[in-house]
Amino acid sequence: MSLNKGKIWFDGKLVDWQDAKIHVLSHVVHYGSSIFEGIRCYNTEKGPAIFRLEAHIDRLYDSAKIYRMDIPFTKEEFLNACVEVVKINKFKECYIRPVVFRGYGELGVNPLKNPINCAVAAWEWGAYLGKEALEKGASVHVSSWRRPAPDTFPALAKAGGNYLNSQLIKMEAINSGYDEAIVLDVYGYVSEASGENIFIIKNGVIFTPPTGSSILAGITRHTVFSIARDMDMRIEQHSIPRESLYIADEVFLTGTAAEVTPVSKIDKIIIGTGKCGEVTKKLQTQYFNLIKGKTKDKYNWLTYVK
Ligand code: PPE
Repeated sequence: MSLNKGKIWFDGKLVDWQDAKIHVLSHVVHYGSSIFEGIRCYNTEKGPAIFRLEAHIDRLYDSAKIYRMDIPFTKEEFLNACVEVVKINKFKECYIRPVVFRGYGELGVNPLKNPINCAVAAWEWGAYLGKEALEKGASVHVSSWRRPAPDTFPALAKAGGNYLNSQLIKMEAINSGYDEAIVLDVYGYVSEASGENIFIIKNGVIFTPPTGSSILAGITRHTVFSIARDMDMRIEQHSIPRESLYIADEVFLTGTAAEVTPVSKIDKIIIGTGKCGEVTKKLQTQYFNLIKGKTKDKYNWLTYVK
């Protein structure tokens, strides 16, 4: 990923990249009090298009509600800020990162006396788990860490603090020689990966854990539901025991960053044929066609940057 260029939208103004700064005593630095989004913009025949921008902004405001943060901008203003950042930086393809955080005012756990600051930045970001994983499949393990129990950290909020758990998971995976890790919830059922949702396919049926399994309600996950439905594939949400992973015909991960990435090995056990499975390939192809504007955008998921 290449950082450090162009403009960042910061509290309503476009500022130079190096000027988008905060104080070290900002609440967020000490207590992880932020919420954020990750959105991709793709180059299409009709120019750059942001994929599912509205859904991401809706989720940002949902995360804010959970954490009692009053965002001092309307959804429309935030949405326009994302478009503006792509436009002003002349990106064709990029990853957009809106972030809302508790700023500088008063330290101490009580966050309520601090201002709410907002920013939107964008940069170029390639295949999240590598190009090879996207084509041939990622090698993952089951983490020794668990996702937070439902009554600890609200998983449906995409909050900065949640990503301390994700960092432990990711560091362990990388240090053990894997691309990524699958994490179990507090009850021992499959939850998700450090930054992706998970799907398994067995005998033609697609399964994914429900929102009660400490997952982020991924927007790519929702997109896959729609694609699968449109292709008359059966998809079910229910609790998945760990061993279902090993005996699945296919496993894949979804996320804005990871898109639709097949999994070829879990704990060194080969999944299915060990290559990108047939169903995964179909879903992945349709996903790429959608984001690139190659199939009809019947759900109005593309926001063109003019
Ligand atoms: N679970 C987690 C924990 C998660 O972070 C993501 C997104 C998802 C599921 C999938 O959500 P969605 O993008 O709406 O389909 N992870 C983002 C962060 C990546 C990062 O390293 O930062 C992403 O994919 O943009």
